[in-house]
Amino acid sequence: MPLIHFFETSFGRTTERHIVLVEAISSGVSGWGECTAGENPFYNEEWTDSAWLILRDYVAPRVLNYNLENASAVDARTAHIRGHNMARGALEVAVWDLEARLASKPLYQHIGGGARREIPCGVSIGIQNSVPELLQKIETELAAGYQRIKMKIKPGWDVEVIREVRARFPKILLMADANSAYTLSDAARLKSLDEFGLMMIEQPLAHDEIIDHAKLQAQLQTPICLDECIRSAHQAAQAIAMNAGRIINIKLGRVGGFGEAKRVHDVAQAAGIPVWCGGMLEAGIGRAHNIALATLPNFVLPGDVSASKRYWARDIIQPPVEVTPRGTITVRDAPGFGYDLDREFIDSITVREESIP
Ligand code: OSB
Ligand code: MG
Repeated sequence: MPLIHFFETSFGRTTERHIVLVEAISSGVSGWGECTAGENPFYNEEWTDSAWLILRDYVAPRVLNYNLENASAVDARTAHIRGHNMARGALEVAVWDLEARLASKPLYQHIGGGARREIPCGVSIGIQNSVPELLQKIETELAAGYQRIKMKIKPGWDVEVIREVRARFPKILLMADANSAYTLSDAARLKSLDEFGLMMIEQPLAHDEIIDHAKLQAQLQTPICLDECIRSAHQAAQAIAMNAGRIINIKLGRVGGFGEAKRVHDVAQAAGIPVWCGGMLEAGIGRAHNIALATLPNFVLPGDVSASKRYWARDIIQPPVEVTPRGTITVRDAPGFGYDLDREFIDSITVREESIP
C-alpha cells in the first residue's frame, strides 16, 4: 500500500507498506489482526518477511488446535519465542477480535476498556525535506483539529527546527520523537530542548537502553517518554523504578498484543505514569485495534492514532477511521474491532496468502 506521503524517521524513509494480516477462524467466525512490523528491521528486529515466517512456523502452530480457555491464554503459548513480539501480537490480537465477535461484543469492551467514548488524537509528522514544508504540515493538522503535534527529530534536524516550530506555534502541545538517534554524549544538546516546553521527548537513546535514559532524565526538565525499549510489563516496571522516563508510549505489536499491553498499562497506572497509544503506520485493522486499546483508563494523553486519510488513498476497512473537528476518534459499538473489512480491496492487493489448518 503506497503511503500518501513518505514517512521519515531517524532510521529511514518509508514510501509504501507491506503488511501481514492474520485471519483467525473459529465456528465460521473470523477475527483479524494486523502485524505492525515494518518493511525493514530498523525500528526493531522484525520486518514483514520475518513476521511471515515466525507466524507460519512458530506462532500459528502453537496456538491452532490448542484448547484455549480464552483469548488471554494466547500470549503465554508463544511467550518462549525470543523477540518477534509483532508477529506474536498479530495472531494474539486476531484471537481477541475473534472472541469478541463470537460474543457479539465490541472489542474495546472485551479487553476491559470503555473509559472514554472519544479518543484524543495527535499526529506524528516525519522529517521533511525543508522547514517550510514541516510548518505547512503542522498548520494543516492543527486546522484539522489534532490536539498535539509530534515531530520526528535526529541530529541535524532538531534544536534549530524546533526553535522555528515554536516561534510559529508558541502555544501548541508539541513533542519530539528521536527513535534512538542520540547517545548520552548528546545530553547537553538534548538539555537545550528544555527551553521549548515540549510535552515530552520520545526515545532519545538506544532502543534497548534503560539505564542511560535514567541518567538523561535526571538532567532534563522535559519528560522522557519511552517507546522502543519497553517491550514488556517487566521492562516497564524496571524503567519506572529507575526513573528512566515519566511517560510510556504503548504499542500493541511492540509488546506482543493486548494481554501484555494491558499489563504495561496497569504497571504504569499503579505508578502514576500516564500512557498513550503509539502507531506504526497501520492500515485500518491495526488502527481499529489501537482505538480499542486507547479506551483503557490510563490512556490519558493524545496518541498517534489518526485518520486513515492521512496515510491511505483507500483503507482496508469501511468506513475509514475519521477524526472529529475536536481532534478525537469516536469509538464504534459494532462487534469486534467495529469496522467492516473491505474484502474486495484486500483481495485486489494481496500478493501472498497461506492457510494453516
Ligand atoms: O516511533 O512512534 C514511532 C512510525 C513508524 C515507526 C515508529 C514510529 C512511527 C510513528 C508513526 O511515529 C505513528 C503513526 O502511525 O502515525
Ligand atoms: Mg516512537
